[in-house]
Amino acid sequence: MTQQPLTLEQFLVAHPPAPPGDPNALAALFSAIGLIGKSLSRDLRLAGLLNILGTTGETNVQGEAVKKLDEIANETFVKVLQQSGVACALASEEMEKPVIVSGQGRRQAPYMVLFDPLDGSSNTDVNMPLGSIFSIVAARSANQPPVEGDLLTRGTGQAAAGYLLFGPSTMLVFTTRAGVHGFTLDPGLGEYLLSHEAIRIPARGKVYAANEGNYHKWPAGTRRYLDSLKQQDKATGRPYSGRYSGCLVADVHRILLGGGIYLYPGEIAKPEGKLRLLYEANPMALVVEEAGGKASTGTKRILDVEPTKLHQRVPLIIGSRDDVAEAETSMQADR
Ligand code: AFP
Repeated sequence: MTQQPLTLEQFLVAHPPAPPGDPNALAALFSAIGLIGKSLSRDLRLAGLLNILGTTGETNVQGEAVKKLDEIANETFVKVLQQSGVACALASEEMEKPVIVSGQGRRQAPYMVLFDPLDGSSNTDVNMPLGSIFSIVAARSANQPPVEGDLLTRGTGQAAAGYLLFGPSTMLVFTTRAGVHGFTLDPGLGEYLLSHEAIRIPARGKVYAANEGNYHKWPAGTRRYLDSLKQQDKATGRPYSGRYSGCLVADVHRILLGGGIYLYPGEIAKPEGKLRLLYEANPMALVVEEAGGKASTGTKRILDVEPTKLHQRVPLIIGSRDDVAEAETSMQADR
């Protein structure tokens, strides 16, 4: 008789995170994230019918127009995580300041969660892929409430990280630093079932994802690298195919499974790039590195970048090990 795939909860019981992670708290946190995914999956599937498309008329801390779905996603993350009992601080792309969740009595909840509640907002009104990204960091103290500075943790200090992908199916992909595993939501069961165990990214791919509308804003080394991907070169499988969706989660998920490279590089006028370190680049970098890939600013390992501000931006070059190394060589020739 064929085995029924493991549910998310069964998997977490069978694969408890290594110390110092708190297995029960982390399992509760992933269950909460799974609930957020079910709720957002339902909202997104009906968005065109519920008058929740379009913008709210507000702008967020990034100075971007807030989509109604951005707000719904952020509220869902905050409410579910506040009620989880295992998160003591929440930081979001959509909130200037973190939410400090008061402890039960004197004890503080063991984890802090940083998230981009809805990644790929330009896709909301046109039924294209969307995602949510989360980074999980252990609280600094069991007795003292966290402060904003506690959230400025280097990527190597993450306890876990992952993303929800809202595509033809809804997936939850994460790592607790013991490999990368993907679960597919079965809406009929209301369960996430293990569909991609121990994901490994190929050392090299044949796909690149970049917004080439920014080509003339890039430094010469970046342009040289992108040009090289389009040359004929059988030895390195060139030319690569361009695949860019406007959603980091969707593009990196494709690359995680099939290999290749995603680039949101620094520009001459904006060397820091667009993507945020703490709740986009760091979590995606932990997932990709845990799967055998590489994530760089172009000159430095993403996970080694020392955070100084909650919403700081960073260039992101991420994907197959050999592809990212080649991009770094070309970009560093610029220095
Ligand atoms: P939004 O969530 O503001 O649409 O940004 C999405 C994103 O952070 C990432 O998911 C995309 O890869 C990238 O930005 C798209 O940015 P461009 O629209 O400038 O190409």
